[in-house]
Amino acid sequence: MKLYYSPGACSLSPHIILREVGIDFSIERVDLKTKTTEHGVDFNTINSKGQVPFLVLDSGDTLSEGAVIVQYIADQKPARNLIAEKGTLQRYHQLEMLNYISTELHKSFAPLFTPGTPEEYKHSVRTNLIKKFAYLDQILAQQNYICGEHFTVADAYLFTVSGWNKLVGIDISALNHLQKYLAKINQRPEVQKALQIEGLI
Ligand SMILES: N[C@@H](CCC(=O)N[C@@H](CS)C(=O)NCC(=O)O)C(=O)O
Repeated sequence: MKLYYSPGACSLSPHIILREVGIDFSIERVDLKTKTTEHGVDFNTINSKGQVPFLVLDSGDTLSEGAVIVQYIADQKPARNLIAEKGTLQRYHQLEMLNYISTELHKSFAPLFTPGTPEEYKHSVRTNLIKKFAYLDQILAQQNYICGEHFTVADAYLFTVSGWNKLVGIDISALNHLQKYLAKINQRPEVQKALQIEGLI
C-alpha cells in the first residue's frame, strides 16, 4: 500500500502505525500548498479532497480520513495489538478517543495554521485547546497510554497533534503527565524512524 503524506501533518499518525505493524508500504510526499506530489502529480487527481493522509491499497481501492486509515492498518496485523478486537467495548473506547482527537483537537488547530485568522480568535482557540490537553493530562495521570496500559493507534494520533502545539504558540509544558507520555512515545524506534523519514529530526 502507499501513503500520501506531508511532513509533520496529521499523516504522521498513519505513517507511524504502518511502521509499527511492520507491513510493506511506500510513501509519497505531497506539497499541500501547491497540491503537487513529489513525483510532480496533481494531488487533487489522486484524492479529490486534496488532503493527506490518503492511502492507496494494493487492490487500487483507497481510504481517506486518518482516524479510519489507522484502524484499517492496525486490523491488518491484529497480533500487534494496536487496536482492540472488533466488537469489544475496549475497541469502542479506542474509537471514542480517536474521535475525540479528531474532532476536539485536530480540527481545532486549523484556524491557528490559517493565515489571516484574527488574533483574538486565535487566543480563544489556544485557550480551548489547552483545556482539552489538560483533560488528557488527567487521564495520563492514571495510566501509561491514552487508552490504557499499552500503545495503540490513538497514541500515534495524539502524539502527532500534540507536536503542533509548539508551532502555534501553545504552551503545554505545565502538563507533566502529558509531557512524560510524549517523551515516551517519541522514544519508540518506529516513531523515530517516521520522524527521520519525514525530515522532522
Ligand atoms: N478529515 C481529514 C482531515 C485531514 C487534514 O486536515 N489534513 C490536512 C493536513 S493535517 C491537509 O491535508 N490540509 C490541506 C487541505 O486541507 O487543503 C482527516 O481526519 O484525515
